[in-house]
Amino acid sequence: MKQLLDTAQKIKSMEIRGAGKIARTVAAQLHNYSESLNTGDISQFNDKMKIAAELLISTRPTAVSLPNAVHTVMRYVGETVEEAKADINKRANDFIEDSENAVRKIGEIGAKRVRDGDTIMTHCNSSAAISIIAKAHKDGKNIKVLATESRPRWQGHLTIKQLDDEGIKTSLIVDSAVRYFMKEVDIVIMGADAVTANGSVINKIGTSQLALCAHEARKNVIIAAETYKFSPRSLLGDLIEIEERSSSEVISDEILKGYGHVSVKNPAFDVTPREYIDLICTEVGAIPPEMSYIIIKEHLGYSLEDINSNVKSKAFNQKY
Ligand code: RUB
Repeated sequence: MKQLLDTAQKIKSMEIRGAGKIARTVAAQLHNYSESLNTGDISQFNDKMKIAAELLISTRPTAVSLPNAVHTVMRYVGETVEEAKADINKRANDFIEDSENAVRKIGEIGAKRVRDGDTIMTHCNSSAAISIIAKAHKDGKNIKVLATESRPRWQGHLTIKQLDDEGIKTSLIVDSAVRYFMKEVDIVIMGADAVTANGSVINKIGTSQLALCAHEARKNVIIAAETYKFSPRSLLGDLIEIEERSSSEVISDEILKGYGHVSVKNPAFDVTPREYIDLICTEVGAIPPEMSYIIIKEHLGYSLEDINSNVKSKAFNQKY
């Protein structure tokens, strides 16, 4: 239980962050937790697993990869605790392996859209977006990257470190310089925390501003997103909750206390409408955002009935 609580806390505090990494972490954690349960009583085991699943899902509300990963593992079957543990082990490992392969495949597919000599702009820190950039570089393309700082949590610093390790020429820019630099940009590549049925993309705050600037300047925007970031519940009309984080990420509590009329708003994500997105690069292909519905229905295999009948308790009975 301690390890489970630690992991939940690390996701909340963003020590573990990024939609893909969060998904892989919760899958591994559910497996570890199941192994730590001593009971031989299957219904007691199931109850404990459900509590663990709910705890992990409650850590951050926006990344759809998190509930999708939890539901994948929680579809385990088993008449006995041993059978259930074995199935959880398999599901968690398969999910992690699929996820890592998906990020690699996205790199291979997306890199074909990057041309020799391109300047790429990216935002925040997305392993899927970096997979594309790194593959284009490995393929011998002479590319440059403009990476935003991504305040208030500075994920851009992680990005420049990763790109530097790959030997990619990178400039760090402040978030407000996005439009200033857009004329130098050939292509924008960013990640996603969620993709809805209508092709909207939810990603780090500032993504929609950047996409709008790119649209104005007629520059292509590619979103790198594994299919487990697509939201089945958006088919029901559910909106993705935008996480609002603490004011202390933006200004110290002490300074804020000194003001009588000031509050801080700190949404962690925003929504980019599909009109500003040229392509969503998934592991099953590069698709126009309008095809998101098909990914949810045909690739992930959801019907409205499945989603309706699985609102909370029972895990989704399809792929994710
Ligand atoms: C991270 C973020 C990333 C997506 C995709 O936000 O917005 O762009 O999660 O990342 P936070 P990846 O830092 O708040 O978690 O491609 O690695 O899944």
